[in-house]
Amino acid sequence: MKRSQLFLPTLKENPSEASIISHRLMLRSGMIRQSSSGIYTWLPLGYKVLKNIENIIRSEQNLISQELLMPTIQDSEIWKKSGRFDDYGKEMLKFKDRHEHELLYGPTNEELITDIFSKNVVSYKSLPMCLYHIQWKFRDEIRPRFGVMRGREFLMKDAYSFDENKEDAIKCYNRMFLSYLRIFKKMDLKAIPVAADTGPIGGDLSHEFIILADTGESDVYLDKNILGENIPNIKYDEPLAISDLVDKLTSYYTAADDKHNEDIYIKSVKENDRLKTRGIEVGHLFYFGNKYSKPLEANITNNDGQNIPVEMGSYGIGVSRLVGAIIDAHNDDKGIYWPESVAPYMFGIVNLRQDDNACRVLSESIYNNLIKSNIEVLYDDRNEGAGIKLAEMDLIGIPWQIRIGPRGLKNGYFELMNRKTGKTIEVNVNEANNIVKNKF
Ligand code: P5A
Repeated sequence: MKRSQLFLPTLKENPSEASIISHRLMLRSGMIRQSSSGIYTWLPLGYKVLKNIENIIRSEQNLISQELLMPTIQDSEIWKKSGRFDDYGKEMLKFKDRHEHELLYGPTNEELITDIFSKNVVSYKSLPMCLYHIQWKFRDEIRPRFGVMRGREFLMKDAYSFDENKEDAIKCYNRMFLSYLRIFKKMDLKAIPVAADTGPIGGDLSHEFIILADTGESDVYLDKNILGENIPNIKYDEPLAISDLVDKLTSYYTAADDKHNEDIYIKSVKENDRLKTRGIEVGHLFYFGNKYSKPLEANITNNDGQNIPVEMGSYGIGVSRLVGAIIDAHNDDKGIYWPESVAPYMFGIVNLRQDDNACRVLSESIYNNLIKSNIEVLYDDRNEGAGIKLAEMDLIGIPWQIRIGPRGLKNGYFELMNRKTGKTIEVNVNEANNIVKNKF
């Protein structure tokens, strides 16, 4: 993409409505614009990042689950059956169609997926089954804030599992646990599993995945040693190895404020190992057995020929919230530095002198070559000063900057800079068409 053609309305000044760094940077780098309280338009740059995050999630979830797509609008009937139509409270947006039929904008999908399952699956032979989708949700949050971190409309990945018995359901829960560790790692995030309350979703087993950040909304209390744990190379069809990993990680003391017990914390964690900080919840696992399958009559015939309600769990990731969380963990005084896995473009070409013929020829040649190799590249081809172009490239956080100026070219080189470290190397112009090899 050429910068001259990209719709990228960046801002020089810090917008006054944004109190945290990720919100400020998303507005300044032209990723989002608010359309109403807690509701945002995703501009091209932000939308690319959102899509990249979705695709990382897909690449891992497809190994243990199948993607489908449920609608945003749901019928109130199924929510009346589960009892949540009234219980969910003011966070749920309800409305009527022209026939006075009650509908709602889905805040989550337990009821709908259970209804689909009940009408299409009858036997344990179809199990285990796990289904997910990536779809917009609406929760009329009392205090939407921090941009996409706590929106009213937000994008969620939500998966739902169906099993014959509790033992299998816990195996699925554990597979999700491992999948979540891998998903967040691919985004260069350290996500800590934390014992959690179940709130309006329900059930008796639940973990949140929390990114440590000063701007986080919840207090977290940890045994620091969990930060040093690595994710072993286990396959999804090794339930015992996965269970060992989950048992090991959940044996560390970790708790958000609602589950925290100071006495147990002090007794079980040495003073030097205690870390009290703040965090952003990016994912949440729930096991709730037959809480929805019973009222919605999602029964299966089990191996013994009995008709029983299916065992279920649900597993969420805050996809749009992750954009903010990643920025929170990857920024400096110049702006964002994207992890390569989610970056909107891998390379940014800064032509420092657009009116210089040699600079233009080399810039275009590198640009065309990267496009031919299917590598995402943004070429700043505008007639702007070098300072403006460099500052913007720093702000929007493209991982690799190619800087082409007349002085270097005279000596036969241009520069390649790593945005995160600032480290810069000189690349011989003869290697211009092989730039990827020069990433260091
Ligand atoms: C799990 C999947 C659920 O809704 N039902 C389906 C279960 N869980 S949850 O914890 O309530 O939400 C899952 C994740 O969604 C993100 N999230 C939000 N992101 C932005 N703005 C919001 N207002 C918001 N509310 C929830 C969180 O990342 C959460 O972990």
